[in-house]
Amino acid sequence: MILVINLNASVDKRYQLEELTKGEVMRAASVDNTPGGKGLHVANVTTILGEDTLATGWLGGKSGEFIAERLTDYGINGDFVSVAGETRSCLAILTADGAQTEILEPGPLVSAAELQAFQQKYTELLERADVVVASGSVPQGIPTDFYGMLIREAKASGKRFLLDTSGDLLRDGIAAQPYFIKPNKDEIQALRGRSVNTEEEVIREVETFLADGIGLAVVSLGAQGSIAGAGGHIYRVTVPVIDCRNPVGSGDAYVAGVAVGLARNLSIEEVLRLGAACGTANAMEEESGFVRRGVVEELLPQIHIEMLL
Ligand code: TA6
Repeated sequence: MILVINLNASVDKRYQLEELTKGEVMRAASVDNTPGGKGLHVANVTTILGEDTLATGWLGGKSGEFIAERLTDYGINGDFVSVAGETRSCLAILTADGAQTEILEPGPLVSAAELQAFQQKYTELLERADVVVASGSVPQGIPTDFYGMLIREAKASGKRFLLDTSGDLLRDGIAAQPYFIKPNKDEIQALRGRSVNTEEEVIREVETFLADGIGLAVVSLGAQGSIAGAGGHIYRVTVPVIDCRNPVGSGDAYVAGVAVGLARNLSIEEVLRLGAACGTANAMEEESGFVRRGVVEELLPQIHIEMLL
């Protein structure tokens, strides 16, 4: 079972507008409400791939009820802890010029009792998990080393933990040595305080993550693929050119493919292949955090894994 932690779930509201002008009254041509948060995107893709999945975190208010209902519609198993606060909404505003502007709410304030209730839930669910994924930001009131605590508990139980977050949460999470991380160049620059531009610089950063005790480190290069490191080796993962409809959620889909590959005990190369195929398949869809299983399977042989070192 893949346990997917989404501590700061969201009702994702996608608006289509002709244009977006500050200070003006704008009318949306359409609005689409979906369960969101990076972790729920991961859980949607692992479920589509047919892997036993359970999503957890906090949900509260009418937004939390909406998400719980939609997860049932999507066939995603969930076991969440209730919070008194309202689960957030995140806006994605798409304009005719192809730009996407996002406004992400901070999420509810979680009390000490609600935090403890999740820790108890996590300990209970961890026993049934083969692989643990935690993605995205955290609501208000959560310490920056909270992922680090979850990672240490998972490792003490012999479970591999995949962490996809940013900022202080990533810094404090890395200190607990999760099995997998997938920072992008901006997140690395913020973490390390140095620029990351050339492939050589990306490889250097991957090597430093391996030296930090990370088992599998991946740096996404978007349409250019990704650079990965594991077991003392460095890999270049390249993907085919596709008709990109919406890249949002592709990183989450990549993480989902890696989680499924690990749960199936595939080789590192095949884990990376499945991750890249899922990330690419997501970009071919309008919906974020969604893939078509058949498209993933068609893409697998088109993903190239090259061992560089
Ligand atoms: O923007 C894409 C997305 O995956 C949306 O689901 C939105 O909820 C946001 O990311 C959440 O990001 P965060 O880092 O706050 O968890």
